Amino acid sequence: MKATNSASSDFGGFKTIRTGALIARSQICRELAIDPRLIDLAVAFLTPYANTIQLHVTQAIRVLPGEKAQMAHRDRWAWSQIQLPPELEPQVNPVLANLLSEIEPQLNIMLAITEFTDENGATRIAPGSSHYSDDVKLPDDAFVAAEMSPGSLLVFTGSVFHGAGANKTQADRIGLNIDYSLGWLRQEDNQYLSCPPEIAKDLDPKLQELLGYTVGGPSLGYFTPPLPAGEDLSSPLKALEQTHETVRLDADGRLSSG
Ligand SMILES: O=C(O)CCC(=O)C(=O)O
Repeated sequence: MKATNSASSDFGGFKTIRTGALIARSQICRELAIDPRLIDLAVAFLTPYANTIQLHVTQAIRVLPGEKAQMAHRDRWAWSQIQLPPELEPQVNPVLANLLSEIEPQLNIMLAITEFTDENGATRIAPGSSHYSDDVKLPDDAFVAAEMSPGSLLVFTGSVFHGAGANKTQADRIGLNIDYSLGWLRQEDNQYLSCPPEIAKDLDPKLQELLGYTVGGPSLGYFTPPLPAGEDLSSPLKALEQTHETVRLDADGRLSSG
């Protein structure tokens, strides 16, 4: 995390450090992301709406002293907000927003690495908010701080209004965020780029599947190697077999040769 720059946006914060690509970078995150207790929960919650689930994002979030509270939001907005230049207010595709209100596209895990307290920026959650309309303005007292000891987990859905709290202490608040989403949706962190075949080829098959290196249905997620001819409709696993170069990361998550 020390090697990561601070975020610099209203949403991401100006005193918040976000370190992603944790399947590529962190052995512990690899183990957690396929812990049967988390996977079983994600499968039970998400598979009414999809035949497969996937990793949506893995990110360590370090909220530094002096950071203000993050705007309240729903993570499912990732799929309905329209990408615009940062100086413009986000706009929403109403058809998508309505569609997303009918399903649950995402399940989030926040693991407390440090203590999570009201004072140091514990995630603020609005209980019962998953059925509110997208444009509701919630008062401060609709939120509770998810106070936790290190090692505890907060589980919440992509429909729940939430946000990181303000850090009024002198110490960092660190959480590890592992989110799963429906297999037919686009991932927040592009897992094929954040964990490319050179790294993914040595991972547990369950992780390869969650990253997206398997087909997700009879005609979902195959690939077509441009060369040689005749290998159309290949399983992504073939791309992992074809990768001969070994990539290793050192203890700080930096590329090391050999
Ligand atoms: O760090 C947290 O407590 C929540 C962060 C969050 O909700 C986000 O960045 O979308």
